[in-house]
Amino acid sequence: MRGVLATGGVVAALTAVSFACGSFACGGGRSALRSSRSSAPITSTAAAPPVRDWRRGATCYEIFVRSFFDSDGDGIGDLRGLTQKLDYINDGDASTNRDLGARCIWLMPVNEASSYHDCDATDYYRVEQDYGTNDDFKRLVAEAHRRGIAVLVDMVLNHVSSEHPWFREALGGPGAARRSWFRWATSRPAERGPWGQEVWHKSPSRDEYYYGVFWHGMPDLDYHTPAVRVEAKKIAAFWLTEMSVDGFRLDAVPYLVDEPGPLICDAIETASCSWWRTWARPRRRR
Ligand SMILES: [Ca+2]
Ligand SMILES: [Ca+2]
Ligand SMILES: [Ca+2]
Repeated sequence: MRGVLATGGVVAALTAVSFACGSFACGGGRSALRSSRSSAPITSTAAAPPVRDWRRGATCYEIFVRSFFDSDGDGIGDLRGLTQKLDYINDGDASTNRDLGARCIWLMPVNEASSYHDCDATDYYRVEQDYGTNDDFKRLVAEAHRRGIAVLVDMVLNHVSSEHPWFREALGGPGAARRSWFRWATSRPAERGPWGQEVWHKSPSRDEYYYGVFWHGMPDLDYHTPAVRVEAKKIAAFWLTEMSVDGFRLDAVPYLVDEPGPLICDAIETASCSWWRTWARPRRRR
């Protein structure tokens, strides 16, 4: 389980956006909560606090859906399983203490992706099929809100999967669709990554290289391209309005806009930090 997201975030009209500079929860930190306890109905009239109050010091419980609770016996945790066990996290009744009392859940990435940790999206607008459907997700949010639990989702915007249709299109070469959504070089640049790693990877289809700060399976989107910025805002709007989430845990914050120089937001106004503020501004409450 990882921390409390309610401090240091950017407060927004419909949501709060948590900046997680430098952390990379993707692929690590599995929540392993399992309960054999059946979900009990809410019987008391003690009201749950409003969902939006999570920003004022609520404890968030991080959940890796894949390992949380399997509702259909296929060996993979899923959204229906999580929905069944919400009372274990918070039953919505302030007079009981049989639950953890968390007023916020933070779900590691739940969008369709290539790998088990789902940090490498192949479709930002569809829930990971292993976990269920978009309708299953909407039911989860509705049931969480009924108990006063806010729902945050991990948002991984720095990169996509090398299997994402956007990248597969761009591999076609100059003139290909979405070519400018990624960074290319005809010979391997000498540039190394923030921890000295190789960041320019050989294209599987042409004699050229593409940039990916984490590994070759996760090509970085190029946030110097206006269409990429538009798409990132569209993704956020989808999860806030269509899927009714209350906020995001933002992944790989310092690495978003690829420019030389410092990465840390509070040392200097980096290009990444400027972009995140722009991204969050339409959703600020005040
Ligand atoms: Ca399952
Ligand atoms: Ca309770
Ligand atoms: Ca980047």
